[in-house]
Amino acid sequence: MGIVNVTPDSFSDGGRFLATDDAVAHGHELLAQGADLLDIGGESTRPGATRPLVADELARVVPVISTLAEEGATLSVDTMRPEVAAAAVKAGAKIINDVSGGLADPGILKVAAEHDATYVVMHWRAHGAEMQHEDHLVYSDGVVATVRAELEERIEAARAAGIQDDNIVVDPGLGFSKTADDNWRLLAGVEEFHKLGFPVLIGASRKTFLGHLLATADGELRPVTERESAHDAITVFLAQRGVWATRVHDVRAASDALAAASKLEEVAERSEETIR
Ligand code: PMM
Repeated sequence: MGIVNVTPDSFSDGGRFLATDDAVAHGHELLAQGADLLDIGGESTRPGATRPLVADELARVVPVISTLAEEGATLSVDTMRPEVAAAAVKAGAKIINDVSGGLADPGILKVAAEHDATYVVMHWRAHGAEMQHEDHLVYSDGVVATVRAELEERIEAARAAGIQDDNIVVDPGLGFSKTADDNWRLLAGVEEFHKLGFPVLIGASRKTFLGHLLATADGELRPVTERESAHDAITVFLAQRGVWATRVHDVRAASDALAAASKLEEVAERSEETIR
């Protein structure tokens, strides 16, 4: 899943694709690099972000979605707002990627149900301004079990609103009310999310925990655009564990890593046959 952030303030690419033409061109580039689908977002969810007006969010995403959908691209809309989700689906988006899992505004669940859209239920506790507050970082049963249990509650809410099981995708929400250590545990525990019985989506691309992993000896974080190789190792790890999608900024790097990993698997399988 290639990321097209049509925002002035996203942490790794804010302002680069704010004009419709630039966002569409970026979408074309990601598709050419091997993205199977594109996630179009008009609100930055980074820690500390302030929310845009609904009208601004609509004006950012709808023209980009209608242009790319007309060309045949598979699209998701990254929004927490029912109004934006409804307009995006009408413009041709097939997936509603709600980072709040229906907690920011439960009305979005009805929109997904009414339009028979795929609905991504992400684990979330609070908006950007408060999400890293210490109260939101408590996971009393351990982060993997607690996130899984809280996702189960949101899946029930989605079902209650009329969303069909085969339209649900789950995401543990790396970086959303999580410490760096929490993110690593969630990745290592991805099997637990598969046990929920739905396709799993993971977004690790360029996130701060990678900046910490690759920090200099005196603690200076690795810049956002130089975290890609570490992320590609995660992409391969997740692909080998059967995730449905990873949400990535640098599609070419991720596709290359996956091409090498699957070539190796293919050759290893063939040589096993030859040996036998
Ligand atoms: N992360 C961001 C935005 N949307 N959606 C899903 N489903 N999962 C994520 O992890 C996720 C998301 C924030 O990252 P960005 O600023 O790099 O887009």
